[in-house]
Amino acid sequence: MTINDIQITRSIIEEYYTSVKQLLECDVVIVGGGPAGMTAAYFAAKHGLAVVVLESRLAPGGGMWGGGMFFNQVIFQEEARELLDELRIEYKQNTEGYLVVPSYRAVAGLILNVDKAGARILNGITAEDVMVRQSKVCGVVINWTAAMKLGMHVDPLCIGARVVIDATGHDASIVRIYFAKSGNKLQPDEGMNIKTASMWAEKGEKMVVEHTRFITDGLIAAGMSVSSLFNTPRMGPIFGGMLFSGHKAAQLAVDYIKKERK
Ligand code: 48H
Repeated sequence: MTINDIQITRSIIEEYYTSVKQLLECDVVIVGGGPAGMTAAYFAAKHGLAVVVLESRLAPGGGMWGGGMFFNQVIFQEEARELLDELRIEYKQNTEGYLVVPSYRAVAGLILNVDKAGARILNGITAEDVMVRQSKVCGVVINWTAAMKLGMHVDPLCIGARVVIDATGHDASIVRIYFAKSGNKLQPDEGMNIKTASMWAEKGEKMVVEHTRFITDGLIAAGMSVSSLFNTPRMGPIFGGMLFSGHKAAQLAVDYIKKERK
């Protein structure tokens, strides 16, 4: 068989646009392909929802690649064992209650599972704004990360969704932009400094899951963005809380969409 360069180009363009076109009005858009966003994508897609993950970098994985201070191992607490088993991510028990996984294996496992569950990952794309109709967040405004980094004047496009999940990590950039443009605020006693409290893994891991919730109609915060929004303690390189937060976000989205469809 001869290889035709134009056919390679045609195949790539056809496949990309066919799959993206189907997802322009999807169920869940997840902004950020870190551990929280990828876990949310896996569970939402497993429930049969049409899911898109937008990742501004080339590779999903977020802060998990770096392990702890570049020592590329990550820790999961005992409670995450079942979840790791479901994702078929192999771990070692280092000390009782501390499961250790090479960071690249944890990232690879998440990517593989998200793909198999049927979610679509769009990399190199940054969500720079939200769409709001009748006070409900109903999609995101997107552009190529490269175009944004180069400061090129290129107008963005949109993806509509029933639910948007902000899994952008420490920046909480989607919730931040929603609040900046809507003038709405979290409850005054809930803080809004977009800053985590000092490191305390035991507390931080629990609180990040407890505070994972709808921020406004159509918009959920998951993962480290929750810690920043609610000023809960950071937890360093233990990742069970990110996975549990992503799982809870997916469940909230599934329930919300079920109710909406009734
Ligand atoms: C598209 C975007 C955009 C955007 C950002 O930082 P992450 O790994 O986030 P989480 O919440 O899944 O996990 C947090 C964890 O990695 C961490 O930092 C921990 C546990 N820290 C503890 C501590 O003590 O500091 O991933 C977020 C992802 C990244 O890949 C970004 O590139 C991406 O989101 N992203 N993608 N559009 N606007 N903003």
